[in-house]
Amino acid sequence: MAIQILPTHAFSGQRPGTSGLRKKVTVFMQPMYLENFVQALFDVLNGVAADGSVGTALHGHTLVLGGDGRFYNRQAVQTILKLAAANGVQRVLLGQGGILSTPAVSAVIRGRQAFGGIVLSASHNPGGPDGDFGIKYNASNGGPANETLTEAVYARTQVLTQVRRSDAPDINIDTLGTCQVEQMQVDVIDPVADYAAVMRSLFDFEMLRGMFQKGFTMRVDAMNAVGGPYAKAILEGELGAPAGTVVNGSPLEDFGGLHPDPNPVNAEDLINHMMAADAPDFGAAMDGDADRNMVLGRKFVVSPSDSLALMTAHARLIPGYKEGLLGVARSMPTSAAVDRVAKAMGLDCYETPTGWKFFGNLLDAGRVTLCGEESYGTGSSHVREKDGLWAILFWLSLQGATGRSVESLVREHWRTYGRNYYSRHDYEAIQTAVADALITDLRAALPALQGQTFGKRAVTVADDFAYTDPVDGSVSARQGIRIIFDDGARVIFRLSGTGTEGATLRIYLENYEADVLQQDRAAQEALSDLIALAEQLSGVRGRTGMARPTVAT
Ligand code: VG1
Ligand code: CO
Repeated sequence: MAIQILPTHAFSGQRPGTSGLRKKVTVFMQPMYLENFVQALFDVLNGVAADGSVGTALHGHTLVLGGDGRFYNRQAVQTILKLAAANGVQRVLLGQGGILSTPAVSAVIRGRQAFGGIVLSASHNPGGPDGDFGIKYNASNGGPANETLTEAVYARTQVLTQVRRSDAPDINIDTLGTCQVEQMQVDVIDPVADYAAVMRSLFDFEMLRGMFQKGFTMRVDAMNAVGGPYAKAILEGELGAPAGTVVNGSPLEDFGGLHPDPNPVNAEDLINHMMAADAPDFGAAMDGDADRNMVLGRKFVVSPSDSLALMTAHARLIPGYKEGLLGVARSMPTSAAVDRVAKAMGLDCYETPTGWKFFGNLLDAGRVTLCGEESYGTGSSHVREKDGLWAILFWLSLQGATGRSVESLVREHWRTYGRNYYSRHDYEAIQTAVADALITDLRAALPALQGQTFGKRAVTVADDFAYTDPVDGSVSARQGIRIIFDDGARVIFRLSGTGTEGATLRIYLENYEADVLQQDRAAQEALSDLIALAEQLSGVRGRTGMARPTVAT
Protein backbone atom coordinates (compact mmCIF):
# COMPACT_ATOMS: atom_id res chain seq x y z
CA MET A 1 0.00 0.00 0.00
CA ALA A 2 1.24 3.46 -0.82
CA ILE A 3 0.13 7.07 -0.87
CA GLN A 4 -0.34 8.34 -4.39
CA ILE A 5 -0.14 11.95 -5.46
CA LEU A 6 -2.68 12.43 -8.23
CA PRO A 7 -3.03 15.51 -10.39
CA THR A 8 -6.33 17.31 -10.34
CA HIS A 9 -7.56 20.52 -11.85
CA ALA A 10 -9.63 23.26 -10.35
CA PHE A 11 -13.38 22.77 -10.56
CA SER A 12 -15.54 25.81 -10.94
CA GLY A 13 -19.10 25.83 -9.72
CA GLN A 14 -18.31 23.96 -6.53
CA ARG A 15 -19.51 26.74 -4.31
CA PRO A 16 -21.47 25.06 -1.51
CA GLY A 17 -24.99 26.28 -0.77
CA THR A 18 -27.22 26.37 2.30
CA SER A 19 -25.75 23.15 3.67
CA GLY A 20 -22.73 21.74 1.89
CA LEU A 21 -22.05 20.78 -1.70
CA ARG A 22 -25.01 19.30 -3.62
CA LYS A 23 -24.87 18.24 -7.23
CA LYS A 24 -26.29 15.64 -9.56
CA VAL A 25 -24.82 12.17 -9.00
CA THR A 26 -23.47 12.36 -12.56
CA VAL A 27 -21.47 15.45 -11.60
CA PHE A 28 -20.11 13.79 -8.47
CA MET A 29 -19.09 10.72 -10.47
CA GLN A 30 -16.79 12.70 -12.76
CA PRO A 31 -13.19 11.63 -12.27
CA MET A 32 -11.57 13.43 -9.33
CA TYR A 33 -14.67 15.54 -8.56
CA LEU A 34 -15.37 14.19 -5.07
CA GLU A 35 -11.63 13.86 -4.51
CA ASN A 36 -11.08 17.50 -5.34
CA PHE A 37 -13.61 18.66 -2.76
CA VAL A 38 -12.44 16.27 -0.05
CA GLN A 39 -8.75 17.13 -0.60
CA ALA A 40 -9.62 20.83 -0.37
CA LEU A 41 -11.46 20.13 2.88
CA PHE A 42 -8.53 18.18 4.35
CA ASP A 43 -6.07 20.89 3.28
CA VAL A 44 -8.14 23.55 5.02
CA LEU A 45 -8.54 21.40 8.15
CA ASN A 46 -4.78 20.77 8.17
CA GLY A 47 -4.20 24.51 7.72
CA VAL A 48 -3.15 26.28 4.53
CA ALA A 49 -0.37 28.86 4.97
CA ALA A 50 -0.13 32.10 2.99
CA ASP A 51 2.43 30.48 0.68
CA GLY A 52 0.00 27.64 -0.04
CA SER A 53 1.80 25.03 2.03
CA VAL A 54 -0.38 22.68 4.07
CA GLY A 55 0.03 22.10 7.82
CA THR A 56 -0.74 19.12 10.04
CA ALA A 57 -3.58 20.29 12.29
CA LEU A 58 -5.74 17.29 11.38
CA HIS A 59 -2.97 14.74 11.99
CA GLY A 60 -3.59 12.37 14.85
CA HIS A 61 -7.29 13.21 15.06
CA THR A 62 -10.58 11.33 14.65
CA LEU A 63 -13.27 12.01 12.06
CA VAL A 64 -16.82 10.65 11.89
CA LEU A 65 -18.14 9.46 8.51
CA GLY A 66 -21.56 8.33 7.31
CA GLY A 67 -24.41 9.16 5.01
CA ASP A 68 -28.06 8.67 4.20
CA GLY A 69 -27.52 5.55 2.11
CA ARG A 70 -28.41 7.08 -1.22
CA PHE A 71 -26.82 6.04 -4.52
CA TYR A 72 -23.02 6.64 -4.51
CA ASN A 73 -22.89 6.66 -0.67
CA ARG A 74 -20.90 3.42 -0.51
CA GLN A 75 -18.39 4.35 -3.22
CA ALA A 76 -17.91 7.81 -1.71
CA VAL A 77 -17.14 6.25 1.69
CA GLN A 78 -14.32 4.16 0.21
CA THR A 79 -12.86 7.16 -1.63
CA ILE A 80 -12.96 9.38 1.45
CA LEU A 81 -11.30 6.70 3.61
CA LYS A 82 -8.40 6.50 1.14
CA LEU A 83 -7.98 10.27 1.13
CA ALA A 84 -8.29 10.51 4.91
CA ALA A 85 -5.56 7.88 5.36
CA ALA A 86 -3.26 9.89 3.07
CA ASN A 87 -3.92 13.21 4.81
CA GLY A 88 -2.97 12.38 8.38
CA VAL A 89 -6.31 11.33 9.87
CA GLN A 90 -5.61 8.86 12.68
CA ARG A 91 -9.01 7.27 13.06
CA VAL A 92 -12.40 7.26 11.36
CA LEU A 93 -15.64 6.31 13.10
CA LEU A 94 -17.73 4.97 10.24
CA GLY A 95 -21.42 4.12 10.49
CA GLN A 96 -22.05 0.48 9.58
CA GLY A 97 -22.88 0.17 5.89
CA GLY A 98 -21.83 3.79 5.50
CA ILE A 99 -25.06 4.80 7.28
CA LEU A 100 -25.41 7.70 9.71
CA SER A 101 -28.21 10.25 9.81
CA THR A 102 -27.27 13.92 10.01
CA PRO A 103 -28.29 14.27 13.69
CA ALA A 104 -26.49 10.99 14.47
CA VAL A 105 -23.24 12.31 12.98
CA SER A 106 -23.64 15.33 15.21
CA ALA A 107 -24.29 13.14 18.26
CA VAL A 108 -21.26 10.91 17.55
CA ILE A 109 -18.91 13.87 17.01
CA ARG A 110 -20.01 15.43 20.29
CA GLY A 111 -20.25 12.25 22.33
CA ARG A 112 -16.84 10.95 21.28
CA GLN A 113 -15.09 14.33 21.06
CA ALA A 114 -14.13 13.86 17.43
CA PHE A 115 -12.33 16.53 15.43
CA GLY A 116 -15.30 16.69 13.05
CA GLY A 117 -17.34 14.63 10.65
CA ILE A 118 -18.38 14.22 7.05
CA VAL A 119 -22.03 13.66 6.13
CA LEU A 120 -22.82 12.17 2.74
CA SER A 121 -26.29 13.37 1.88
CA ALA A 122 -28.27 15.63 -0.38
CA SER A 123 -30.89 15.63 2.35
CA HIS A 124 -34.35 16.35 0.97
CA ASN A 125 -33.20 16.24 -2.68
CA PRO A 126 -34.17 13.21 -4.79
CA GLY A 127 -31.72 10.26 -4.95
CA GLY A 128 -30.76 7.46 -7.32
CA PRO A 129 -28.45 7.47 -10.36
CA ASP A 130 -30.35 10.42 -11.86
CA GLY A 131 -30.80 12.15 -8.52
CA ASP A 132 -28.56 14.21 -6.31
CA PHE A 133 -25.59 13.51 -4.07
CA GLY A 134 -24.10 15.76 -1.45
CA ILE A 135 -21.32 16.17 1.08
CA LYS A 136 -20.99 18.47 4.05
CA TYR A 137 -18.51 18.90 6.86
CA ASN A 138 -19.43 19.27 10.52
CA ALA A 139 -17.00 20.75 13.01
CA SER A 140 -16.03 19.60 16.50
CA ASN A 141 -19.18 21.12 18.03
CA GLY A 142 -21.14 18.71 15.83
CA GLY A 143 -22.59 21.48 13.69
CA PRO A 144 -22.37 22.43 10.02
CA ALA A 145 -19.19 24.22 8.97
CA ASN A 146 -19.54 27.98 9.35
CA GLU A 147 -19.35 30.39 6.44
CA THR A 148 -15.63 31.10 6.94
CA LEU A 149 -14.65 27.44 6.72
CA THR A 150 -17.07 26.84 3.84
CA GLU A 151 -15.59 29.71 1.85
CA ALA A 152 -12.04 28.57 2.60
CA VAL A 153 -12.79 25.09 1.25
CA TYR A 154 -14.39 26.58 -1.83
CA ALA A 155 -11.37 28.82 -2.42
CA ARG A 156 -9.08 25.81 -2.04
CA THR A 157 -11.02 23.79 -4.63
CA GLN A 158 -10.20 26.55 -7.11
CA VAL A 159 -6.41 26.31 -6.77
CA LEU A 160 -5.84 22.67 -5.92
CA THR A 161 -3.45 20.76 -8.19
CA GLN A 162 -2.86 17.54 -6.24
CA VAL A 163 -4.85 14.92 -4.39
CA ARG A 164 -3.24 12.57 -1.86
CA ARG A 165 -4.86 9.14 -1.87
CA SER A 166 -3.96 5.70 -0.63
CA ASP A 167 -4.07 2.86 -3.16
CA ALA A 168 -5.22 0.45 -0.42
CA PRO A 169 -8.07 -1.92 -1.34
CA ASP A 170 -11.65 -1.18 -0.32
CA ILE A 171 -12.54 -2.24 3.21
CA ASN A 172 -15.58 -4.15 4.48
CA ILE A 173 -17.91 -1.43 5.76
CA ASP A 174 -20.76 -3.78 6.70
CA THR A 175 -19.26 -5.62 9.66
CA LEU A 176 -18.89 -3.97 13.07
CA GLY A 177 -15.27 -3.89 14.19
CA THR A 178 -11.92 -2.35 13.47
CA CYS A 179 -9.63 -2.41 10.44
CA GLN A 180 -6.81 -0.36 8.94
CA VAL A 181 -6.28 1.76 5.84
CA GLU A 182 -2.54 2.52 5.78
CA GLN A 183 -1.79 3.81 9.30
CA MET A 184 -5.37 4.93 9.85
CA GLN A 185 -7.77 2.95 12.03
CA VAL A 186 -11.37 2.56 10.89
CA ASP A 187 -13.97 1.66 13.52
CA VAL A 188 -17.21 0.48 11.96
CA ILE A 189 -19.79 1.51 14.56
CA ASP A 190 -23.49 0.89 15.18
CA PRO A 191 -25.17 3.90 13.52
CA VAL A 192 -28.00 4.06 16.08
CA ALA A 193 -26.43 3.42 19.51
CA ASP A 194 -24.88 6.82 20.31
CA TYR A 195 -27.95 8.66 19.07
CA ALA A 196 -30.37 6.45 20.99
CA ALA A 197 -28.43 7.14 24.20
CA VAL A 198 -28.93 10.89 23.70
CA MET A 199 -32.67 10.37 23.18
CA ARG A 200 -32.86 8.29 26.37
CA SER A 201 -31.24 11.16 28.28
CA LEU A 202 -33.89 13.66 27.13
CA PHE A 203 -37.21 11.83 27.09
CA ASP A 204 -39.13 9.72 29.59
CA PHE A 205 -38.93 6.36 27.82
CA GLU A 206 -40.94 4.67 30.61
CA MET A 207 -43.86 7.02 30.02
CA LEU A 208 -43.62 6.57 26.25
CA ARG A 209 -43.60 2.77 26.63
CA GLY A 210 -46.73 3.10 28.75
CA MET A 211 -48.47 5.05 25.98
CA PHE A 212 -47.95 2.25 23.46
CA GLN A 213 -48.97 -0.36 26.03
CA LYS A 214 -52.26 1.48 26.46
CA GLY A 215 -52.82 1.35 22.71
CA PHE A 216 -51.55 4.69 21.40
CA THR A 217 -51.25 4.42 17.62
CA MET A 218 -48.76 6.08 15.35
CA ARG A 219 -47.52 5.99 11.77
CA VAL A 220 -43.99 7.11 10.95
CA ASP A 221 -43.08 7.31 7.27
CA ALA A 222 -39.30 7.10 6.91
CA MET A 223 -39.67 7.42 3.13
CA ASN A 224 -37.07 4.68 2.46
CA ALA A 225 -34.41 7.05 3.75
CA VAL A 226 -31.97 6.96 6.65
CA GLY A 227 -34.46 7.68 9.43
CA GLY A 228 -35.90 4.16 9.20
CA PRO A 229 -33.30 2.27 11.24
CA TYR A 230 -33.40 4.93 13.96
CA ALA A 231 -37.19 5.05 14.16
CA LYS A 232 -37.49 1.26 14.13
CA ALA A 233 -34.84 0.74 16.81
CA ILE A 234 -36.23 3.40 19.14
CA LEU A 235 -40.00 3.36 18.56
CA GLU A 236 -40.61 -0.29 17.76
CA GLY A 237 -37.55 -1.69 19.53
CA GLU A 238 -37.19 0.23 22.78
CA LEU A 239 -40.60 1.82 23.20
CA GLY A 240 -42.68 -1.17 22.16
CA ALA A 241 -44.69 0.44 19.37
CA PRO A 242 -46.26 -2.34 17.28
CA ALA A 243 -44.24 -3.63 14.31
CA GLY A 244 -45.37 -1.72 11.25
CA THR A 245 -45.57 1.61 13.10
CA VAL A 246 -42.59 2.65 10.97
CA VAL A 247 -43.29 2.32 7.25
CA ASN A 248 -40.79 2.57 4.38
CA GLY A 249 -38.25 1.88 7.09
CA SER A 250 -35.20 0.57 5.18
CA PRO A 251 -32.81 3.00 3.46
CA LEU A 252 -32.80 2.39 -0.30
CA GLU A 253 -30.32 3.84 -2.80
CA ASP A 254 -33.09 5.51 -4.79
CA PHE A 255 -35.50 5.89 -1.84
CA GLY A 256 -37.72 3.39 -3.65
CA GLY A 257 -38.78 6.17 -5.99
CA LEU A 258 -40.09 8.32 -3.14
CA HIS A 259 -38.96 11.90 -2.71
CA PRO A 260 -37.96 12.13 0.95
CA ASP A 261 -38.83 15.79 1.38
CA PRO A 262 -41.73 15.57 3.77
CA ASN A 263 -44.29 18.15 2.75
CA PRO A 264 -47.94 17.86 1.76
CA VAL A 265 -46.98 16.92 -1.82
CA ASN A 266 -44.25 14.32 -1.27
CA ALA A 267 -45.74 12.85 1.90
CA GLU A 268 -49.21 12.60 0.40
CA ASP A 269 -49.53 8.95 1.36
CA LEU A 270 -48.99 9.77 5.03
CA ILE A 271 -51.45 12.66 4.83
CA ASN A 272 -54.06 10.36 3.29
CA HIS A 273 -53.59 7.89 6.13
CA MET A 274 -53.94 10.66 8.68
CA MET A 275 -57.11 11.99 7.06
CA ALA A 276 -58.77 8.55 6.90
CA ALA A 277 -61.54 7.44 9.24
CA ASP A 278 -59.21 4.90 10.90
CA ALA A 279 -56.28 7.31 11.19
CA PRO A 280 -53.78 6.65 13.99
CA ASP A 281 -53.38 9.12 16.86
CA PHE A 282 -50.16 10.56 15.54
CA GLY A 283 -48.35 10.71 12.20
CA ALA A 284 -44.85 11.81 11.26
CA ALA A 285 -42.30 11.73 8.46
CA MET A 286 -38.61 12.51 8.07
CA ASP A 287 -36.46 13.55 5.10
CA GLY A 288 -33.49 11.88 3.37
CA ASP A 289 -30.98 12.45 6.17
CA ALA A 290 -33.58 12.38 8.98
CA ASP A 291 -33.01 15.91 10.20
CA ARG A 292 -36.43 17.17 9.13
CA ASN A 293 -39.79 16.26 10.61
CA MET A 294 -43.38 16.62 9.62
CA VAL A 295 -45.91 15.96 12.39
CA LEU A 296 -49.63 15.43 12.05
CA GLY A 297 -52.50 14.66 14.33
CA ARG A 298 -55.60 12.77 13.30
CA LYS A 299 -57.05 14.85 10.45
CA PHE A 300 -54.76 17.68 11.38
CA VAL A 301 -51.51 19.03 9.88
CA VAL A 302 -49.07 20.98 12.07
CA SER A 303 -47.24 23.89 10.48
CA PRO A 304 -43.50 23.69 11.24
CA SER A 305 -43.46 27.25 12.53
CA ASP A 306 -46.31 26.42 14.94
CA SER A 307 -44.43 23.31 15.98
CA LEU A 308 -41.49 25.38 17.21
CA ALA A 309 -43.84 27.72 19.08
CA LEU A 310 -45.63 24.85 20.84
CA MET A 311 -42.40 23.09 21.74
CA THR A 312 -41.19 26.32 23.31
CA ALA A 313 -44.40 26.81 25.26
CA HIS A 314 -44.45 23.24 26.64
CA ALA A 315 -40.74 22.41 26.89
CA ARG A 316 -40.79 22.04 30.66
CA LEU A 317 -42.99 18.95 30.33
CA ILE A 318 -40.02 17.09 28.81
CA PRO A 319 -37.38 15.80 31.30
CA GLY A 320 -34.47 17.12 29.20
CA TYR A 321 -35.88 20.65 29.34
CA LYS A 322 -37.56 20.67 32.74
CA GLU A 323 -35.27 23.46 33.98
CA GLY A 324 -36.58 25.69 31.20
CA LEU A 325 -35.00 27.13 28.07
CA LEU A 326 -32.05 29.50 27.71
CA GLY A 327 -33.65 31.16 24.71
CA VAL A 328 -34.97 30.28 21.26
CA ALA A 329 -34.02 31.01 17.66
CA ARG A 330 -35.78 30.81 14.33
CA SER A 331 -34.70 31.46 10.78
CA MET A 332 -35.91 34.75 9.34
CA PRO A 333 -38.58 33.27 7.03
CA THR A 334 -40.02 31.12 9.87
CA SER A 335 -43.23 32.60 11.26
CA ALA A 336 -43.18 34.80 14.33
CA ALA A 337 -45.42 32.40 16.29
CA VAL A 338 -42.47 31.47 18.52
CA ASP A 339 -41.68 35.16 19.11
CA ARG A 340 -45.03 35.56 20.88
CA VAL A 341 -44.36 32.60 23.15
CA ALA A 342 -40.83 33.80 23.90
CA LYS A 343 -42.13 37.25 24.78
CA ALA A 344 -44.77 35.83 27.13
CA MET A 345 -42.18 33.58 28.79
CA GLY A 346 -39.48 36.25 29.02
CA LEU A 347 -37.11 34.33 26.73
CA ASP A 348 -34.63 35.80 24.26
CA CYS A 349 -35.65 35.08 20.68
CA TYR A 350 -33.10 35.32 17.83
CA GLU A 351 -33.77 35.67 14.12
CA THR A 352 -31.07 34.14 11.89
CA PRO A 353 -30.61 33.59 8.15
CA THR A 354 -31.83 30.33 6.62
CA GLY A 355 -29.64 27.28 7.31
CA TRP A 356 -28.76 25.42 10.49
CA LYS A 357 -25.16 26.66 10.54
CA PHE A 358 -26.37 30.02 11.85
CA PHE A 359 -27.74 28.46 15.05
CA GLY A 360 -24.38 26.94 16.03
CA ASN A 361 -22.86 29.97 17.71
CA LEU A 362 -26.05 30.72 19.66
CA LEU A 363 -26.23 27.12 20.90
CA ASP A 364 -22.51 26.95 21.73
CA ALA A 365 -22.69 30.24 23.63
CA GLY A 366 -25.59 28.96 25.72
CA ARG A 367 -27.94 31.63 24.42
CA VAL A 368 -30.61 29.31 23.06
CA THR A 369 -31.93 25.80 23.70
CA LEU A 370 -34.47 25.33 20.88
CA CYS A 371 -34.16 26.32 17.21
CA GLY A 372 -36.42 25.93 14.23
CA GLU A 373 -37.05 26.61 10.58
CA GLU A 374 -40.24 26.78 8.55
CA SER A 375 -38.83 24.02 6.30
CA TYR A 376 -39.85 21.23 8.68
CA GLY A 377 -36.73 21.58 10.82
CA THR A 378 -36.59 21.74 14.61
CA GLY A 379 -33.84 20.90 17.02
CA SER A 380 -32.20 21.68 20.32
CA SER A 381 -28.89 21.96 22.09
CA HIS A 382 -28.63 18.14 22.38
CA VAL A 383 -26.86 18.15 18.98
CA ARG A 384 -25.91 20.88 16.49
CA GLU A 385 -28.26 19.83 13.69
CA LYS A 386 -31.98 19.79 13.29
CA ASP A 387 -33.31 16.42 14.32
CA GLY A 388 -36.35 14.66 12.87
CA LEU A 389 -36.79 11.78 15.30
CA TRP A 390 -36.10 14.01 18.28
CA ALA A 391 -38.97 16.26 17.16
CA ILE A 392 -41.23 13.21 16.78
CA LEU A 393 -40.33 12.01 20.30
CA PHE A 394 -40.92 15.54 21.60
CA TRP A 395 -44.44 15.65 20.14
CA LEU A 396 -45.13 12.11 21.31
CA SER A 397 -44.08 13.16 24.80
CA LEU A 398 -46.28 16.26 24.71
CA GLN A 399 -49.27 14.07 23.95
CA GLY A 400 -48.31 11.62 26.71
CA ALA A 401 -47.66 14.30 29.32
CA THR A 402 -50.86 16.27 28.63
CA GLY A 403 -53.14 13.44 27.56
CA ARG A 404 -54.25 15.66 24.69
CA SER A 405 -54.32 15.21 20.94
CA VAL A 406 -52.13 17.09 18.50
CA GLU A 407 -55.11 19.06 17.24
CA SER A 408 -56.30 20.10 20.68
CA LEU A 409 -52.78 21.19 21.67
CA VAL A 410 -52.45 23.37 18.56
CA ARG A 411 -55.94 24.86 18.82
CA GLU A 412 -55.38 25.75 22.44
CA HIS A 413 -52.14 27.41 21.41
CA TRP A 414 -53.91 29.55 18.82
CA ARG A 415 -56.54 30.57 21.37
CA THR A 416 -53.80 31.71 23.73
CA TYR A 417 -51.35 33.34 21.36
CA GLY A 418 -53.27 33.89 18.12
CA ARG A 419 -52.59 32.07 14.87
CA ASN A 420 -49.79 32.92 12.46
CA TYR A 421 -51.22 31.78 9.14
CA TYR A 422 -48.26 30.63 7.11
CA SER A 423 -47.37 29.25 3.71
CA ARG A 424 -44.32 28.88 1.50
CA HIS A 425 -44.70 28.88 -2.28
CA ASP A 426 -41.81 27.34 -4.21
CA TYR A 427 -41.28 27.95 -7.91
CA GLU A 428 -38.77 25.28 -8.88
CA ALA A 429 -36.37 24.91 -11.81
CA ILE A 430 -36.73 28.49 -13.03
CA GLN A 431 -34.06 29.70 -15.44
CA THR A 432 -31.28 31.18 -13.32
CA ALA A 433 -31.25 34.42 -15.30
CA VAL A 434 -35.00 34.89 -14.80
CA ALA A 435 -34.72 34.28 -11.06
CA ASP A 436 -31.74 36.59 -10.70
CA ALA A 437 -33.51 39.37 -12.59
CA LEU A 438 -36.60 38.99 -10.42
CA ILE A 439 -34.56 39.37 -7.25
CA THR A 440 -32.52 42.27 -8.66
CA ASP A 441 -35.70 44.12 -9.62
CA LEU A 442 -37.28 43.50 -6.23
CA ARG A 443 -34.15 44.76 -4.50
CA ALA A 444 -34.22 47.91 -6.59
CA ALA A 445 -37.89 48.49 -5.71
CA LEU A 446 -37.34 48.24 -1.94
CA PRO A 447 -36.65 51.93 -1.12
CA ALA A 448 -39.91 53.02 -2.80
CA LEU A 449 -41.93 50.42 -0.89
CA GLN A 450 -41.06 51.86 2.50
CA GLY A 451 -44.17 53.43 4.05
CA GLN A 452 -46.39 52.55 1.10
CA THR A 453 -49.87 51.21 1.85
CA PHE A 454 -51.55 48.18 0.27
CA GLY A 455 -55.22 48.04 1.21
CA LYS A 456 -55.37 48.37 4.98
CA ARG A 457 -51.69 47.56 5.48
CA ALA A 458 -48.68 49.86 5.54
CA VAL A 459 -45.13 48.65 4.87
CA THR A 460 -42.92 49.16 7.91
CA VAL A 461 -39.81 47.31 6.70
CA ALA A 462 -38.69 46.66 3.11
CA ASP A 463 -35.11 45.41 3.04
CA ASP A 464 -32.71 42.62 2.20
CA PHE A 465 -32.14 40.77 5.45
CA ALA A 466 -28.63 41.10 6.86
CA TYR A 467 -27.51 39.26 9.98
CA THR A 468 -24.79 40.15 12.42
CA ASP A 469 -23.89 37.12 14.49
CA PRO A 470 -24.25 38.28 18.12
CA VAL A 471 -21.47 35.93 19.23
CA ASP A 472 -18.65 36.46 16.72
CA GLY A 473 -19.81 39.64 14.98
CA SER A 474 -19.65 38.14 11.50
CA VAL A 475 -22.05 39.67 8.99
CA SER A 476 -24.11 37.74 6.43
CA ALA A 477 -25.80 40.04 3.92
CA ARG A 478 -28.47 39.44 1.25
CA GLN A 479 -30.25 36.66 3.11
CA GLY A 480 -33.74 37.33 1.74
CA ILE A 481 -35.95 40.21 0.71
CA ARG A 482 -38.53 40.97 3.34
CA ILE A 483 -41.55 43.18 3.29
CA ILE A 484 -43.10 43.55 6.71
CA PHE A 485 -46.40 45.29 7.40
CA ASP A 486 -47.72 47.19 10.38
CA ASP A 487 -50.13 44.36 11.30
CA GLY A 488 -47.31 41.80 11.48
CA ALA A 489 -47.96 40.32 8.02
CA ARG A 490 -44.85 39.47 5.99
CA VAL A 491 -43.94 38.57 2.43
CA ILE A 492 -40.40 37.27 1.90
CA PHE A 493 -38.56 36.35 -1.29
CA ARG A 494 -35.46 34.16 -1.34
CA LEU A 495 -33.57 31.96 -3.75
CA SER A 496 -32.89 28.42 -2.58
CA GLY A 497 -29.30 27.39 -1.88
CA THR A 498 -29.91 23.63 -2.02
CA GLY A 499 -31.45 23.02 -5.44
CA THR A 500 -29.48 21.49 -8.30
CA GLU A 501 -31.65 22.40 -11.29
CA GLY A 502 -31.85 26.04 -12.35
CA ALA A 503 -33.07 28.26 -9.54
CA THR A 504 -35.84 27.83 -7.00
CA LEU A 505 -37.67 30.92 -5.82
CA ARG A 506 -39.25 30.66 -2.39
CA ILE A 507 -42.01 33.07 -1.41
CA TYR A 508 -42.86 33.00 2.29
CA LEU A 509 -46.23 34.37 3.38
CA GLU A 510 -47.40 35.12 6.90
CA ASN A 511 -50.46 36.77 8.37
CA TYR A 512 -51.29 37.05 12.07
CA GLU A 513 -54.85 36.41 13.25
CA ALA A 514 -55.76 37.12 16.86
CA ASP A 515 -59.50 36.54 16.49
CA VAL A 516 -60.37 32.99 17.57
CA LEU A 517 -63.40 32.95 15.26
CA GLN A 518 -61.11 33.59 12.29
CA GLN A 519 -58.62 30.83 13.09
CA ASP A 520 -60.27 27.98 11.25
CA ARG A 521 -59.69 29.02 7.65
CA ALA A 522 -57.50 27.24 5.15
CA ALA A 523 -54.08 28.90 5.08
CA GLN A 524 -54.16 29.62 1.33
CA GLU A 525 -57.49 31.38 1.75
CA ALA A 526 -56.42 33.36 4.81
CA LEU A 527 -53.29 34.45 2.91
CA SER A 528 -54.96 35.16 -0.44
CA ASP A 529 -54.45 38.93 -0.37
CA LEU A 530 -50.74 38.48 0.43
CA ILE A 531 -50.40 35.89 -2.34
CA ALA A 532 -51.84 38.42 -4.79
CA LEU A 533 -49.52 41.08 -3.43
CA ALA A 534 -46.48 38.84 -3.85
CA GLU A 535 -47.42 38.41 -7.50
CA GLN A 536 -47.95 42.14 -7.92
CA LEU A 537 -44.51 42.89 -6.45
CA SER A 538 -42.50 40.15 -8.17
CA GLY A 539 -44.43 39.21 -11.31
CA VAL A 540 -43.22 35.65 -10.80
CA ARG A 541 -46.03 34.05 -12.78
CA GLY A 542 -45.58 36.31 -15.77
CA ARG A 543 -41.80 36.06 -15.71
CA THR A 544 -41.70 32.27 -15.46
CA GLY A 545 -44.87 31.38 -17.30
CA MET A 546 -45.78 29.19 -14.30
CA ALA A 547 -49.45 29.51 -13.36
CA ARG A 548 -48.88 28.31 -9.81
CA PRO A 549 -46.08 27.29 -7.46
CA THR A 550 -44.52 23.85 -7.87
CA VAL A 551 -45.11 23.20 -4.18
CA ALA A 552 -47.06 25.13 -1.56
CA THR A 553 -46.42 24.07 2.02
C1 VG1 B 1 -33.57 24.57 2.53
C2 VG1 B 1 -34.45 25.12 3.62
C3 VG1 B 1 -33.62 25.49 4.83
C4 VG1 B 1 -32.82 24.27 5.29
C5 VG1 B 1 -32.01 23.73 4.14
C6 VG1 B 1 -31.28 22.47 4.49
O1 VG1 B 1 -32.64 25.54 2.12
O2 VG1 B 1 -35.18 26.25 3.16
O3 VG1 B 1 -34.46 25.98 5.85
O4 VG1 B 1 -31.97 24.62 6.35
O5 VG1 B 1 -32.85 23.44 3.03
O6 VG1 B 1 -32.17 21.47 4.90
P1 VG1 B 1 -32.83 26.42 0.79
O7 VG1 B 1 -31.57 27.24 0.65
O8 VG1 B 1 -33.06 25.47 -0.33
O9 VG1 B 1 -34.05 27.26 1.02
V1 VG1 B 1 -31.78 19.85 4.65
O10 VG1 B 1 -32.82 18.95 5.52
O11 VG1 B 1 -32.00 19.75 2.93
O12 VG1 B 1 -30.17 19.76 4.93
CO1 CO C 1 -32.26 17.09 5.68
